[in-house]
Amino acid sequence: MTTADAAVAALLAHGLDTIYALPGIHNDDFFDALAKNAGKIRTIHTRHEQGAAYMALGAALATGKPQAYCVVPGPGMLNTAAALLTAYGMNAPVLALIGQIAERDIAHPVSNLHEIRDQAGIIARIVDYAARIHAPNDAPRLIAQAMRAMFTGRPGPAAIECAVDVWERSGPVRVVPPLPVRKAAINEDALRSAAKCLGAAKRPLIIAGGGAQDAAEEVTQLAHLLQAPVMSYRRGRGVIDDRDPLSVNLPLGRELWAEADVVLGVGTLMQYPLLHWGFDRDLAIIRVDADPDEPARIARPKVALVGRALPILRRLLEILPARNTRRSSRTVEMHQRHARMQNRMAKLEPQLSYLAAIRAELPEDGIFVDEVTQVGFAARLAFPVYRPRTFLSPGHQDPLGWGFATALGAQDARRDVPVLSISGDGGFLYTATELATAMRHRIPLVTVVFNDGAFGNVRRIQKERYGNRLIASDLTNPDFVAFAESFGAAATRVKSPAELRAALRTAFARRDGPTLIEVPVGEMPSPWEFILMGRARGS
Ligand SMILES: Cc1ncc(C[n+]2csc(CCOP(=O)(O)OP(=O)(O)O)c2C)c(N)n1
Ligand SMILES: [Mg+2]
Repeated sequence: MTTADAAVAALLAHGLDTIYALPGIHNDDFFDALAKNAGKIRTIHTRHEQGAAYMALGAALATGKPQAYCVVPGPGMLNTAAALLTAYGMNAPVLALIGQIAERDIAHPVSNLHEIRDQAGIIARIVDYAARIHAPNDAPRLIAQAMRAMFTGRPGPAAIECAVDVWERSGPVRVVPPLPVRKAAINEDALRSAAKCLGAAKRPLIIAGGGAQDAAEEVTQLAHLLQAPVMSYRRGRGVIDDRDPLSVNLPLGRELWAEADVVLGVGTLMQYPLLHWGFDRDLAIIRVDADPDEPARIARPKVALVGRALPILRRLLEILPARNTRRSSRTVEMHQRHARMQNRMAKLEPQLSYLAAIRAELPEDGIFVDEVTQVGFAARLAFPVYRPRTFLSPGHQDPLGWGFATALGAQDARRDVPVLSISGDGGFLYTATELATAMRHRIPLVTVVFNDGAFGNVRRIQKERYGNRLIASDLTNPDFVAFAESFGAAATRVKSPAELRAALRTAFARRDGPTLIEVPVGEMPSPWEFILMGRARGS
């Protein structure tokens, strides 16, 4: 077998049916192996490597399954760096297959095509698992190890390099089946301490992060048992159904954090609470995290449970009822808190009305892909999410321009549900040329571009904090409708939430290609008082 054939066989052995990719001479043998296996693995080629990597990320986030992309070395690899970094920040199982110059030249640069100094070293700064294939028989072994690494401890991306002359090399190859992921044993002592502490808690609060997405039912059951509100902000949205009165947003979470005696963080960095809201001795913190180093990073918790949320919460649900005090329903109290918060946030218009229009048309299992834009900031606080993995938000990297291509990947991997991408005029143009990819591969993504003619967020800060000295924040845009139509996409312009609703209905009914909806908007009120809120307890 050639290395290239062995690598494709290894991807297939791990259940991959798609690869997002952009070809080039360094990987021609690998692409030929993909061509020979076209019936088993789809190759979705993009117009920029950034698009390929973000698509793999979107597919991984929407499915929870590993996804892969393949690009040429040097500029190709660097073009994917923002997406790979984002995948790392989001703990997403994305495998990067990256070409290399001829093996003998790697250590002795001679200005080869796409040469870059220490590519392996650069990649190793971005991901936790990186390796290079040196011979055909390495391919199945290294790909299997990478796949295991992507789900071991804190999940995340992995990268494998292969030199141009190694792809074509032939040799005996031993097939490696998927390697079992080591499961952390549950620390039963810690579990009992957690159950005792939670069972006795008077004002418990749960915080759900991205690591809780696969334990939605368990988090919800725990919340009901404890009558504990569940705060989720971005990566944890959808873990608890927002129609449940116990589901709370970030500002309500802060209010409850200030009052809490016990907080259970599930698969979350607890970044806002620990870094901004403060903590003290009266607050017992319990953490459930797949990464053993995470729980004590900012504040040492009273109890740390290391491992996947699902088995840990299932065990907790077994032993908690015997230790739980009698609790009365908090439904009435929570409704009052929600009503007060809704009143406070009502000034976020037109953001909230546009979000309501989207929610009214996006089916319950439809996927909403967030962006670094005004309507996105409001969505993180106020867009009702009903199911896990249906609200994709990029976590702490918050890379402008991730949304459209990530949403394309989500829609490509989940053809069975509608996917909706929102962008500002700034963010959309980062990867807007992937409209060609959407046309080519008939991806029925619906994209709403809120066009304020500006990097609005930056512009508002310049107005408010820098005496209206505007710089580099006003934008000259194309006619977005004509632009999308020039690719062959369906496109329309709407001027109100009601018009958006009607346009969305038409767009979701169209399943054979992409739709763009432009919404011209003006300046929007700042959401920051509901996000950057400052200290709530402690000194
Ligand atoms: C990769 C990257 N570059 C720059 C930024 C800084 N940034 C945050 S918001 C923003 C402007 C966004 O403009 P637009 O997409 O039009 O959204 P709007 O705020 O106008 O709604 C910028 C430049 C970022 N978050 N990520
Ligand atoms: Mg804008």
